[in-house]
Amino acid sequence: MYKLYYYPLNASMAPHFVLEQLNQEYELVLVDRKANAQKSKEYLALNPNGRIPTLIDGDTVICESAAICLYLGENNPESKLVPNIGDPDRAEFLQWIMYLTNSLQAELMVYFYPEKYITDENNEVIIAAQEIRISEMWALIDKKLAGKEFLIGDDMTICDHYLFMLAVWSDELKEPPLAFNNLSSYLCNLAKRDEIIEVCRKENLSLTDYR
Ligand SMILES: N[C@@H](CCC(=O)N[C@@H](CS)C(=O)NCC(=O)O)C(=O)O
Repeated sequence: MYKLYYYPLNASMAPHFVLEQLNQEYELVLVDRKANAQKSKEYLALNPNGRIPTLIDGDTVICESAAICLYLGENNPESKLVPNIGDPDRAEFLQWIMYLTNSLQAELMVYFYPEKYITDENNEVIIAAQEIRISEMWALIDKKLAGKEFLIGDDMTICDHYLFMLAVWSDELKEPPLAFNNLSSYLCNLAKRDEIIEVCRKENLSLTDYR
């Protein structure tokens, strides 16, 4: 049985959506961030970065949220959550999952934890700069979503789960994803899905804004 080390609304949320969608039994193990449990000796033995999430599958231990989503999708091909090699949508899929984790997620990290990136005490400057950068990225995604139900092709992929997680993180921005027309209808549609509803229930996130 899959075992996901998680903390509500953290980078474990996307793998949690994927696990829920797979409709298989899985175990959730809370890594208590409030007690800094991600830096405990036991957890560091699994994830030397001391970051959440980690997935265990038998003898396999895998870290990095996007890698876990890919792993789950590829190991459950019937879910069609990852386009197969040779699928015409595969290149675009790879491009976007990398963009979401490498670019948008990375910029959000600087926004949320500016103190980790600069020694200066004036964090407001970096937060303001990140607001602009991140808004530009959401504008780009909004454009891509014009007339589309899913980010890639006509089917749900892990990119949509990932995007939903990053949208939840971005809801405190001055121009949040729900302020963009295409993104708003896309996210509100995703918010009707069973796995999104169930994970948000478990992670105590209200979906009221997405109705
Ligand atoms: N690139 C990693 C980032 C994971 C990450 O930064 N997780 C945060 C929670 S969202 C964390 O564990 N922070 C605790 C810490 O840095 O001590 C991934 O996508 O899995």
